Amino acid sequence: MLKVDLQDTIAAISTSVGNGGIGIVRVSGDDAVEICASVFEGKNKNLKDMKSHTLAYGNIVSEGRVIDEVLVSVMKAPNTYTRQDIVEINTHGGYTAVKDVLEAVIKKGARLAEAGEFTKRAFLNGRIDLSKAEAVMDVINAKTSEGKDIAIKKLKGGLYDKIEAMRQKLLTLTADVEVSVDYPEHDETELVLENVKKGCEETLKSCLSLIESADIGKIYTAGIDTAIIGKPNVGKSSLLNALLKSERAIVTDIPGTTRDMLTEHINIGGIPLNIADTAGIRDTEDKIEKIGVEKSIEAAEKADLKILVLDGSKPLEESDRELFALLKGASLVIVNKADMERKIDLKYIEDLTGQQPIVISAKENMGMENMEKRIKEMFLKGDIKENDVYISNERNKASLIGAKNSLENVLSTIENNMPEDLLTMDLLQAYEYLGQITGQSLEDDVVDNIFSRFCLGK
Ligand SMILES: Nc1nc2c(ncn2[C@@H]2O[C@H](COP(=O)(O)OP(=O)(O)OP(=O)(O)O)[C@@H](O)[C@H]2O)c(=O)[nH]1
Ligand SMILES: [Mg+2]
Repeated sequence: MLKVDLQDTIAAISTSVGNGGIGIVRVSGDDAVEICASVFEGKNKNLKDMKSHTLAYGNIVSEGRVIDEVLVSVMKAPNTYTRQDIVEINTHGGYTAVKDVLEAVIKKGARLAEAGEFTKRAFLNGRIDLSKAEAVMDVINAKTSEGKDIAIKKLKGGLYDKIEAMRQKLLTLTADVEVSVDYPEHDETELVLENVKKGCEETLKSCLSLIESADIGKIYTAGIDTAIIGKPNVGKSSLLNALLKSERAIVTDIPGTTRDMLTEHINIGGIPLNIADTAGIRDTEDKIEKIGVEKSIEAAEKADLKILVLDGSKPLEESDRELFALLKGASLVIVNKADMERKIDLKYIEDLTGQQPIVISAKENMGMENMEKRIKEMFLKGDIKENDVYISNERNKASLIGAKNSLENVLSTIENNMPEDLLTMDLLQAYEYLGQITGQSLEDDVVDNIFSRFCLGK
């Protein structure tokens, strides 16, 4: 069990702070009702007498001053998000009302919650496992509905069920091996080994398919880091604007317009692209532009997808050709300004880059669908399947690779007729690795680290 205090009562603003219509201050813990009751004045209701999962209307009052007019919901343990008593105070939106209400409950003894602490309590109190807790974060961060659908499936237990079934199987196999080691006179060793081999092969197959799902899972959840690169004035910012369908980046006919990098999110067929418009790459003496150019090259090198833009209304220049070297990994070559007379040789570009360039006009919004189609073909090997579970984070992937290696060890031990007690060790190792995904076998600091990446109030 983790060394954390689950007894104290925590509070935080659970909505994003801004000019919304309502804001919510969430309070969780043994004293949640007591604390909130001490700052609440309702017409004919005392929070302490309220039935669970009901609402009360009234004011939050602190030091004799009415802070806000509110709706309060009281939810008693154990049927709550954290499995503790929870009170949620619906305030007016905006920064001041929520902040003042939060201050009022803190003055009465609640502690400011850390990032992810509500969800951490849900985990520590056994309401959700770690894969579901992480799915909560994925739902919050989802940038497209497809990404959210994957997360929701995980939140409902898709991954948990799969991993638990695998772990149970490994446990049974371990027990079988132990029996055959302890009672060799049973003389069923051959049979047991055959069974262990079969079980391991099946589990290994499940591991491999989950590891494979990580690529798609990551694409839908974290998105594809994309950089639009090219020399100045070819229409990179115009392309970003066309994709966003808004005049986000400044476009002028002056080469060197974009100096700083600008990142936006777009949705291409459900895939989130984290797309960066960069400064045109050229030799320059201008100090600011030079930094921009360095950033562009760095972004291009780091990006999962590189989109190189060329100006089709001019012959290809040496400065364009130099950029072909940046096209390692997934990349697209775009020939822009198709509304003007073409002066560029498409065949020549294809020979140099090994891919057919996509001809578009960012200004006239022509050819964009070809580009989107190509991106989908590049990253999606088929649609996401209704019943499949996708893992979406590196931590889970690493655990699965650990389990896979241990299972391969088991199989080679059997293959090479090595001592059977080696089998138990590797079987249990695989069992442990899988337990890291659901949180059954994890060090405290790893758990802390996972939850610290959550947002406040969740
Ligand atoms: N005719 C035509 N002009 C375009 C097209 N796309 C961009 N332009 C023009 O080309 C010029 C440069 O466009 P930008 O989008 O600012 O180019 P950039 O690559 O971002 O340039 P830098 O930020 O300087 O590197 C502007 O005058 C645009 O209007 C196009 O498809 N057709
Ligand atoms: Mg630009």
